[in-house]
Amino acid sequence: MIHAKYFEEAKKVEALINRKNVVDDNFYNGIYDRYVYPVLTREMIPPTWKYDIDEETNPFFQERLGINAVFNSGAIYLNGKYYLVARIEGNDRKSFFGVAESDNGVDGFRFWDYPILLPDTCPEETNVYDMRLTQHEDGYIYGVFCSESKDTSVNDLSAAVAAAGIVRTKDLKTWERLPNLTTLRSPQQRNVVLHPEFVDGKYAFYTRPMDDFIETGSGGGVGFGLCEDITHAVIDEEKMTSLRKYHTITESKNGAGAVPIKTERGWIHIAHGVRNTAAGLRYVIYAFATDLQDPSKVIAEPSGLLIGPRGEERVGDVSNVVFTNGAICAPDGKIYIYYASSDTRLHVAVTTTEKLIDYVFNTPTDPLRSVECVAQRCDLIEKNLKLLAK
Ligand code: M1P
Repeated sequence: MIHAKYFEEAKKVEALINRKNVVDDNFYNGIYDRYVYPVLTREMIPPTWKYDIDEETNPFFQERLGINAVFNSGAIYLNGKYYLVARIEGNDRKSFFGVAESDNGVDGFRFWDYPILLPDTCPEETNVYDMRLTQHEDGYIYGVFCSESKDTSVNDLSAAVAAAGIVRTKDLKTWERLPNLTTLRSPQQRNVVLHPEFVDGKYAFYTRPMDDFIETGSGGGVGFGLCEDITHAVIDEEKMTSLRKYHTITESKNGAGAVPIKTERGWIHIAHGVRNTAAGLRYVIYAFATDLQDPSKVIAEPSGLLIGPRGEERVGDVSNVVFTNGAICAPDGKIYIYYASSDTRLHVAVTTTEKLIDYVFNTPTDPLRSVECVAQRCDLIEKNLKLLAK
């Protein structure tokens, strides 16, 4: 017999899924709208994923397999629907992926009946997370994610190795696992994104060369590399695109985020930058553009952050973090940037292609020194005061 509590819990989930999301009127920057409610949280996971709902075998209706967090999500628009492939973290600290579907991109996200069970082709793999979904011109949808394994080469229980796992699908239901990406010059990789078009007839990846699991070490920023065969993806040379810079939001590290958005002015990238503080690492989201013909060449770099953690977004399992690995450019020109806060929940910020182009190409670049930043601001004030005085 189904436990009575199941119906109560299922009702709560339904209420959250059916809650209408609204633009947050307390926030304005002219670049994007924030929304009041997160689009996905752990409370929106179907109860059937957590409870044995049989009263006989679970008389106290206890969670048997709890969920800790729902956050960093790949995103794609298919056949008129908005899909997220969310990172779901169990109480056991293992992450996995689940597809959630919505009609409008800002609310109503409902998980499919089952999470994604990836083909188990990588026996050493312990954890998987942060899938980027690329609708590639070869006809497949690729999912590139972090595949994490224990580092057995050192005598350290916590040591881990990060690599880029690759899967592909046509319908988000059947997934084919391909061998992990090999980057000959970089021992570790995380935040790898597949470019949606061939470049010089090859598959193109944005990479993040790292010497270590957490520290990027000598890795100078977001890398870019080409490979001939995605079914055995090997990148020899990685050149640099968006660089880490001293005393900026990317000083400690940065990484590609959403799949780049093609616009008439260039590819727009929405990435993350990390700096260190006395309270630990602070992750923010920033944007830049690369050349349409050479997507590794940065052509616009607006100064500073695009999205920073605000209000309750600042607190969670890993506080002071906003992170994106998915955005949707819908046919109506609206852009939905899905960003997680503090490794705990997922939000949406909505803008348009026109606004994003304006932001990326007309926001001044960072002059990198306080005195020049003040001069830059004084120019703006002077222009405004003249206009006000007219
Ligand atoms: O905890 C913050 C983020 O840390 C990692 O990002 P990076 O590789 O740039 O340090 C990722 O593991 C990400 O999942 C996480 O949100």
